[in-house]
Amino acid sequence: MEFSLQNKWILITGASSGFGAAAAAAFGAAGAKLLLGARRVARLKTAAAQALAAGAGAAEFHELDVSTTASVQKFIAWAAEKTGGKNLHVLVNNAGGAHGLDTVADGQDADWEAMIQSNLLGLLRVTRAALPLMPHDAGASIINIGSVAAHTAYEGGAVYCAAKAGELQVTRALRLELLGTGIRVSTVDPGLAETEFSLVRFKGDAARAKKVYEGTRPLNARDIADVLVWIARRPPHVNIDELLVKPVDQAAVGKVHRRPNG
Ligand code: NDP
Ligand code: 8X3
Repeated sequence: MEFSLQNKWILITGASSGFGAAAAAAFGAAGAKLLLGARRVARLKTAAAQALAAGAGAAEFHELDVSTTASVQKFIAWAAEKTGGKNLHVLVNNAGGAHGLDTVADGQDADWEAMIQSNLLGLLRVTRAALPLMPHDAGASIINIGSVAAHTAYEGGAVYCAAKAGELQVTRALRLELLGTGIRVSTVDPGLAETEFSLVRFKGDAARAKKVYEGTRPLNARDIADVLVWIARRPPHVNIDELLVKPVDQAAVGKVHRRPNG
C-alpha cells in the first residue's frame, strides 16, 4: 500500500529556492508537516506560506547553514522540539550547489570549500544529527539530491563532480549501515534543471546563467519535487535506490539539444 504523507514530519534542507522550495509545496500538497531550513530566512518564510496554501499540515522554518556543525545542531534541536521525538519520517538533503566553473588550474579555495561543505559535509552533518529523530520500521526515508555530475566529470566541474560523487557513495554506505532499521535511503540525480543553480554558480551573472538554458527545455523544480514525493510515497518495503532524471533534450552531460529560435 502507498505510504501516506498526511501529517508526517518532513525536513527539507535548502528550502529557500529551487528544488527545495518546490518540494515544500509538493509535500505540503500531500498534507505533510514541514520543517524547512536554509540561510535566507525571508525566502523560507515565502516557501512556508506557499506550502501552507498548498495544504501542508504545518510549515515551520529556521535558519540553517549546513557548512557548520553548530548551525546544524541548533537546527536539529529546534526540529526535535517540533516533532516531539522519533517522528521525522522524511529527510530531504537538498542544500548544495556549484560555485564557479574554473578548471583545476584556475580553481579558487573559497569555491572548492563551499562546494565540499554544502554538498558533502553538510549532508553528512544533517544526516548524523537527524537520524535519532527518525522512526524505525515505519516507512521513513532519507532522500539525497545528487546530480548527473556524480556520474560524469566535465571540464570546470572537478570539485562539484567530486562532491556529488561523494554524495553518491555516502548514500550507498548509509543504505548498508541502516539495513535492518527499515529506514529507506535514496538518491535523486537530476540533469539540467532551471533554478537558481546557474545564477549561484556564476556568482549573480544573470546573462551567463540564462545562456545555460537557451534554446533547450530543461527540467523545472516541480519536476524534481514530484519525484521526491513519489519516492517517499512508495510502500514501506520499497526502496528507490538511485534515480537519474534528465530532460528529454539532454542525452548526456554536455550533449544538449538546442533549437535555433528557443
Ligand atoms: P538553488 O540555488 O535554487 O537552491 C539551492 C538551495 O540550497 C537554496 O535553498 C540554498 O539556500 C541552499 N543552500 C546552499 N548552500 C547552503 C548552505 N551552506 N546551508 C544551507 N542551505 C544551503 O538550486 P537547486 O534547487 O537547483 O539546487 C538544489 C540541489 O540540487 C543542490 O544540491 C544542487 O547541487 C542540486 N542539483 C541541481 C541541478 C540543477 O541543474 N539545477 C541538477 C542536479 C543537482 P540559501 O542560499 O538560502 O542557504
Ligand atoms: C547540476 C547539473 O550538469 O550542471 O548538478 O552539473 S550539472
